[in-house]
Amino acid sequence: MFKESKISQRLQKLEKHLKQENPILSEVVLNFRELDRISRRIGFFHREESHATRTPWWPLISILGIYSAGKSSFINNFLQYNLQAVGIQAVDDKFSVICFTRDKKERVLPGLALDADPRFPLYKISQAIEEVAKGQGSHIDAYLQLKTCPSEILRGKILIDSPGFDADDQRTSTLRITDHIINLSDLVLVFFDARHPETGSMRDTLQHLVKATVNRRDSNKFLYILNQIDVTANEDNLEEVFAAWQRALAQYGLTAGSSYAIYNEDAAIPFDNEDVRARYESKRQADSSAIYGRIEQVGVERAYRIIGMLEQTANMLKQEVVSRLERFKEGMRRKVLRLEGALLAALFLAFVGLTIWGGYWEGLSLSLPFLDLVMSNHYTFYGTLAILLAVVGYVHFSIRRWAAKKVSAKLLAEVTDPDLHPNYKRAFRKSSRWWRSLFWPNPAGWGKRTATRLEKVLDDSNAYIQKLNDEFTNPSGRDKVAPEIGRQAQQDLQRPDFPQAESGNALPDNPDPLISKN
Ligand SMILES: Nc1nc2c(ncn2[C@@H]2O[C@H](COP(=O)(O)OP(=O)(O)O)[C@@H](O)[C@H]2O)c(=O)[nH]1
Ligand SMILES: [Mg+2]
Repeated sequence: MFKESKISQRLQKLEKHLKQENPILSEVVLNFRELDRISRRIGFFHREESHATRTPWWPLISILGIYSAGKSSFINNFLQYNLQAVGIQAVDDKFSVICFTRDKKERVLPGLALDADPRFPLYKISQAIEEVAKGQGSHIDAYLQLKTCPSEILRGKILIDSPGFDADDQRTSTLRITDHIINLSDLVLVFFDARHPETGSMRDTLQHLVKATVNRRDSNKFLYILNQIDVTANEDNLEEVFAAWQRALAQYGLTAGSSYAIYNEDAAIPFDNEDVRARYESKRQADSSAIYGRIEQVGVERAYRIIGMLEQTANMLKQEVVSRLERFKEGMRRKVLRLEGALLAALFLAFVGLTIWGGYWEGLSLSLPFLDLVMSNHYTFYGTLAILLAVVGYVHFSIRRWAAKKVSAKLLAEVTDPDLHPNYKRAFRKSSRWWRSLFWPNPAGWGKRTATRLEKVLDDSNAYIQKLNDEFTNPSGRDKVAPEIGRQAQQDLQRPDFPQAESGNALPDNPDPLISKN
C-alpha cells in the first residue's frame, strides 16, 4: 500500500494556501515538487525532504528596537486590529510571530505550536530558536508565541513583534534570537522613541541593531524609525530631536539609510497648537506611507525571489549536484582502475619473481607442480576457481569502497554548506552501489529524461517571471515598480552572501516538527 508521505501532504496544504494568496506561487510549488522528485531519484534527498521547505514562502517583517518605543502600538495600528498588548510595563515580553487566519477571532498559541495554520514558513524560526535556546537550557515557549489574527492587512505576510532590549535576564538569548530573526526577515523595522534620546537600552539597540547591521550586504532591508515624535510637539523641536537621533545613528556607522519619524495618532498626546499638529500630521502621513509601501513591496519582492529560488535550485541541481556526481563516478573509476592496474602489475611481477626464485622456469616454459594438483579433478578446479573469484571480488569491492570514500571526501571538501553534506553523501552512496558499473558515466537516477524534466523546470521559472511581470505591471495593477523590484530581487539572489544561505537551515536529517506533529 502506498502511503502518501507527510511532506507531500504538507506541500499540498501549502499549495492550497498559496492558491488563495497568489496563484502563480501555487504553481511554483508543483515545480518544487518536480525538483524534489529529481533529487530523490539521484539520491540527493530522502523521501521526506523537500526543496520547498528550504524556501520561506511568506515575507517576514520584523519589528525590533527599544523597549516601550511603541512597537506593539505600531503593529496594532498597522493591522487596524487590537492584537498586541501595549503599555509601559513589559506585558508581553516574548517574540510574537503574527500571521493571518481566516477564523473570526485571533488566537495565541505557544511557541511550539508554530506549525499551526499557515504552518510553513515558521518551522524554520522555531527550529532556529530551538537551536539557540537549547544551550541555555530554556524552553522555546519562554521566548516565542504564535498569534493568528484575522486582519486582512496581514494576508500573505508574517510580522514579528519583539520584546525590547531591556529585560536583563535572558538578554543574551534575546539577542541571539534577534539575530536569527534578522537573518530570516525581508524587512526589519528598528524602533526608537523620541522620549529617550540616550539610555542604556538605546546604546544596546544602537550597538546591536545599527552598528552590527550597517555593513551587511542586505542593509537596505533595515528601516530606522524614530517613533513618538508627538512628544516633541510642545517644544516644537522635532528637527533638533531628529538631528540628534541621526547623529547618534551616525556615530554607530549609519550614514545613509532609510530613516523615518512617525508617531501613533491613537497614543499621541494632544496637540495644543493646530498649526503644529498639521505639520506633525503631514510628516507622520508621509513617513508612515513610505513605511507601509516598503511593507507592501516585500510581498512582491518575495514572489520574485521564490521564483528566483526555484531557478537557482534547478541550476544548483544541474550544475553542482549532478556535475559533482559525474565527477564522483569519474574519479572513482580512475582511482579503481589505477589501483587495480598497479595491483595486477605488482602481482604479475611477484609471480614472475617468485617462480624464478623457486626455480620453476625451464627456459621460457613454466612448470608449476601445484597446477597439476588444481587440475586433478572437477572439485579441486572449481573449488580453486571459487576461492580465486571470492578473493578477487573481495579485493575489488574493497578497493571500490575505498575509492568511493576517498573521492567523496575530496568532493565534499568543496561543498561549503555543511548542511548539504548528508545529501551529497547519500547521493554518492547511491551512485556507488556495488551493482552500478564503473564504466557507466551517468550518476544513478540521472539520464536524458531526467535532464529534460529539469530543463522544463528552468523554462517554467522563466515563464513565471513573465507572469509576475504581467500581474504587477498590468495597467490596472497597483504596483508599477514591481519589475524593478523583481530585477533587484534577482540580483540579490546572485550575491554569494545573500541571506538565503540561511535557508539551508532546514537540516535534512533533523526531525521536522511539522512532520512529526502531523
Ligand atoms: N506619546 C506617544 N506614546 C506612544 C506612541 N506609541 C506608543 N506609545 C505609548 O508607549 C507605550 C509603549 O508602547 P508599546 O507599543 O507597548 O511599546 P513596545 O514596548 O515597543 O511594544 C504605550 O503606553 C503606548 O501607548 C506614540 O507615538 N506617542
Ligand atoms: Mg511590545
